[in-house]
Amino acid sequence: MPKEDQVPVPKFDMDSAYAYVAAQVAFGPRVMNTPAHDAAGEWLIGRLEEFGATVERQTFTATAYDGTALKSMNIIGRFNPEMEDRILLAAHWDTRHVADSPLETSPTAVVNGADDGASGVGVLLEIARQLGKSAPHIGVDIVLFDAEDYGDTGGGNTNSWGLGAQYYSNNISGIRPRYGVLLDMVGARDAEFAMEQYSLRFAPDVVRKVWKLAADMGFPHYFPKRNGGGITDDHYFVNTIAKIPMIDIINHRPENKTSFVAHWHTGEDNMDKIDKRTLRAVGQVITALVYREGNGTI
Ligand code: AHN
Ligand code: ZN
Repeated sequence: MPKEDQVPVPKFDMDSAYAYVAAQVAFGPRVMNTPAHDAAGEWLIGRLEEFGATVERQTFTATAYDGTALKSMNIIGRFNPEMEDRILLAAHWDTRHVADSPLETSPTAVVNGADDGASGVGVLLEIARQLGKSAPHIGVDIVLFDAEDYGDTGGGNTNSWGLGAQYYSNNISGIRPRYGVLLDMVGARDAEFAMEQYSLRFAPDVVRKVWKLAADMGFPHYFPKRNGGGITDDHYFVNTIAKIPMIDIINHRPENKTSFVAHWHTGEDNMDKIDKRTLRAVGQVITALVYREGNGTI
């Protein structure tokens, strides 16, 4: 494409992203089957509509590992909805129902999900705001998955996680995105996004592209080029069920016994764990990815 037709990569505003994280946390824990969850969902739909997305509510009832019926809604915001060439950007908007980390000592702790959930969604809302101001030459599906975090920690039962992603993957509506990027726990200070195993197995070219872009943009310490563990996250189901190559950008900490950050699934997952610079690193890299795919310069 001639240079003058290319759309410049907009500046990702970390203060705006941070405010979108805080706004979600202010609803209280977004636990399945609670009023706070449903109110947050309506707020998210309102933001995507405000930014010009065509929004689909994908509602369904999922059955949890313990038999609970979970009233669920994936929120799909489409930009350039008619374009055939599309990229999927996703995060989960529900929060965990129980603070069952082995590191949590308080029996009354609740998970506020500032990092685990809201950070990825906050980054995507800021990207959505930019998409609304300046349309890239590519379609973008922003998918906010529900019912990710009601899984069974008791080992083995991996299909109990990512129920929203499983539903989405079994019910792809409209044009299939070319590839996907999942953001999970992208808000903590000094986060490290090692190259996650399922991402490398199912979407190696996307991993290479994103990690190179991050290094070129000056964020090599957030995106170290080393292999991380395999994590049963939403992207696993998009890869295996929908067969859409999808990577997971996730703050995996193999040195910790939970294999995640210390505040994971504890009462400490609050706004004070969120560092705007981490949101900016992830947000600016993914914004560049989208606009440069559209311009054909990556
Ligand atoms: C497992 O622990 C099997 N999956 C973690 C996925 C997750 C939970 N991401 C955020 N919260
Ligand atoms: Zn979680």
